[in-house]
Order: sequence, then C-alpha cells, then structure tokens
Amino acid sequence: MFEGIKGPGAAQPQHNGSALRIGIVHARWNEQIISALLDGTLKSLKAAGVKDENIVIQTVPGSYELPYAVQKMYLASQTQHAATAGGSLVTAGSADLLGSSTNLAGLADDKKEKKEEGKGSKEPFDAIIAIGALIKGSTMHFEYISDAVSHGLMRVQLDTGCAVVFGLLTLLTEEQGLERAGIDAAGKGHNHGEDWGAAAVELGVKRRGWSEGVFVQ
Ligand code: DLZ
Repeated sequence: MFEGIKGPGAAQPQHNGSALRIGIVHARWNEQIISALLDGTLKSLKAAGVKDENIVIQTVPGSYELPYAVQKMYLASQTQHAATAGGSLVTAGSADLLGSSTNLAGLADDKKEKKEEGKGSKEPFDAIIAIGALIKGSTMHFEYISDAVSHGLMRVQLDTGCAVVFGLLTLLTEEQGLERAGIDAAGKGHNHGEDWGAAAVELGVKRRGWSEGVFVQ
C-alpha cells in the first residue's frame, strides 16, 4: 500500500479491525479532494476488516468545525453505549465524560444529523478520523485555522482518550491536495486516506490492548 512513497510503512502484523467501531468526520470544503480521501479511508478500513455497519460518517461545513465534531461524536457514542447497557450517562466508565468541558445538553442538537446505524455496534468509538483540506489563500485565515484545528484535534484526543487520526491536509495549492488524494493529473500522487484508515485500525486495536494492560504489536 505504501510502496515507493512517503508514508508510515505497513504495521507488522496487519491489525484486524473486525471488532472495531470507527467514526469519520469530514469537512465539505474542497469536495473533490475530500471525496477521494474519504474513498481511500474507507477502502483501507474495509481491507482491515472493519464492518460497514461499524463505520459512522458525519460531515461538517469546514475544517474549523472538525475538533468540535470529533468531541461530540465521541460523546454521542458513549451515550449510545450507556443507553444500550441500560446505564445512565454519569456512571462508572464515564470518567472521560466527566473530564470534558462539553455541555451534554448540546447533544440533542446533534441528533438531527445522526445517521441511523441499525445493527451496528453501540460501543464508544475506538478511533475517529477527522478529514479536511485547507488551502492557503491570500490572508492569514489559513494559518489561524490550521493551527486551531491541529491543536484542537490533539486536545480532544487527549481529553477524551479516543484515538483521533489527523486527516487534515494543510495545502499551499490545490494541486498538492489532488496529489495527496491520489487524483493528480500526472498520477504520481498517493491517497493519504488509505494511511489514515490503517492508522485508525492500528490505534483502535492498540487502544483496546492498552486499556486491558496488553501491549499489542
Ligand atoms: C472559510 C473557509 C475557507 C476560506 N477555506 C477553507 C478551506 O480551504 N478548507 C476548509 O475545510 N474550510 C475552509 N473554510 C471554512 C472554515 O473551515 C469554517 O467552516 C468556516 O469559517 C465556518 O466556521
């Protein structure tokens, strides 16, 4: 998957994602790039065995909204898990929630966009992949958003304990984005979404191990 290009190199052994629940949230700006990145991400998730019904996809207008959406999605998955287990929100296992500065009442607002997942898992997400493409313009807008989103995504993963995959492209030109989405005219690019899907599976599997005191290779 990663031959001849910059990338993480395949994990050894390949991780099995068949038990994982993965969230994806993507911005809608720069749709052509985002769409290809999303395809690449889904391709690698499925190649690792992640089941369709255990992948939840949400969209937000732009990259600036990604950290907020990741945080809310993770809390929503915890709410689903608590409801399925017949517990209430503030019970054992919800320490992450208590440590968060999020207003739980705000979850109701998010229900409008929530996809019906039917038979899928109701476990808290093992990893959430945040995908966006920021393209530099002629003002300082790009710098502020890139910085805020990068820090926001790091913060939300450390605050919640959910692995967050950084799928934000910070681009000087649209061409750079096409290359990194694997859809450039020269055909030299590589779809970074494939790396992000693999990273989510690896972190999801390792996170489960770490939470049980096991170090998965
Ligand atoms: C406003 C804006 C601009 C100019 N450029 C981009 C971009 O290249 N990529 C992206 O994902 N979002 C962009 N946005 C939208 C902001 O991220 C955000 O959605 C709005 O400022 C509303 O908060």
